Amino acid sequence: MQRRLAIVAAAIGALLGALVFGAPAQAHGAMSTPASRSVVCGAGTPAQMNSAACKAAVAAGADVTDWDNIRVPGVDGRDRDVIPDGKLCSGGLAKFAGLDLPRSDWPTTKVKAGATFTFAYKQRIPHQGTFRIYVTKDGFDPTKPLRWENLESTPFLTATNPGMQNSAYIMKGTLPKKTGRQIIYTIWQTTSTPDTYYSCSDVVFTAATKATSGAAPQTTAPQTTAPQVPSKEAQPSLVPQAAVQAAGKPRSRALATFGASAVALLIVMIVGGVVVATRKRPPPKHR
Ligand SMILES: [Cu+2]
Repeated sequence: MQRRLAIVAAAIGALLGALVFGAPAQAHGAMSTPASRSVVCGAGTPAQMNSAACKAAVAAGADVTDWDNIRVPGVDGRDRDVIPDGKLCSGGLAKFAGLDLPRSDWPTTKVKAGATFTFAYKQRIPHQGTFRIYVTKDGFDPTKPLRWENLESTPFLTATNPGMQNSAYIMKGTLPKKTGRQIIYTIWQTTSTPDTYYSCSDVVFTAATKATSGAAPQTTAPQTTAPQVPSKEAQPSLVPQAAVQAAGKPRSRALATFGASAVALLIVMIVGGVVVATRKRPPPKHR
């Protein structure tokens, strides 16, 4: 019985290892609150992902499964020279061209003009760097391609190496006083890699109310506050439960305890080994 349990535990450990080591070194981050287009279409709710805008984006070419991979090497602050007008949301990358579609039905997040707001930038691979967050100018027309001249010339929020919670960089700031549908445009210029990342978040500004300014953001029909982003950390928690269930079967209680202990120890060793090995690896390479 113990041998079978041990085999099962070893198999689970091997599977875990394959998940951790076998995952391609890809992808790195995107604005998740307010959700950016790639997050909405690639890791949002079914309603968002099936929205007409997302369907059109994917049809026009937008690899939204790679939602955190809109990055361009070597830009080094020259965003306006390197990223062409009309291609701001894709970073000029053909792979994400569908995200540039000028449409007035992209799923939006409701935000309050002038209120404090907590931005979250979900990441799968952390980097050092600076965020610059812009908003479109008054009179922005979402049915026209987004050009650099449509953005306010200076960011309303900048943050260098902000703290992280739940796998997201957290940045607090004050929202600009805008009305109606706008785009919040986020540039993440990393310093630990050559890459700069680009995100377009569609938002609707509502008038601030005295009582609730600073409250958590409200999202439109499709919920965008907590995109279900695939997370590697969530997976190991499955193991102990499986082990506990498997260990409940031996006849004698002593045997069961022994078996469970052995399995638990084995899993701790395997998972611990994987974690240590992963931590010691050099940072993933960026092509
Ligand atoms: Cu990266």
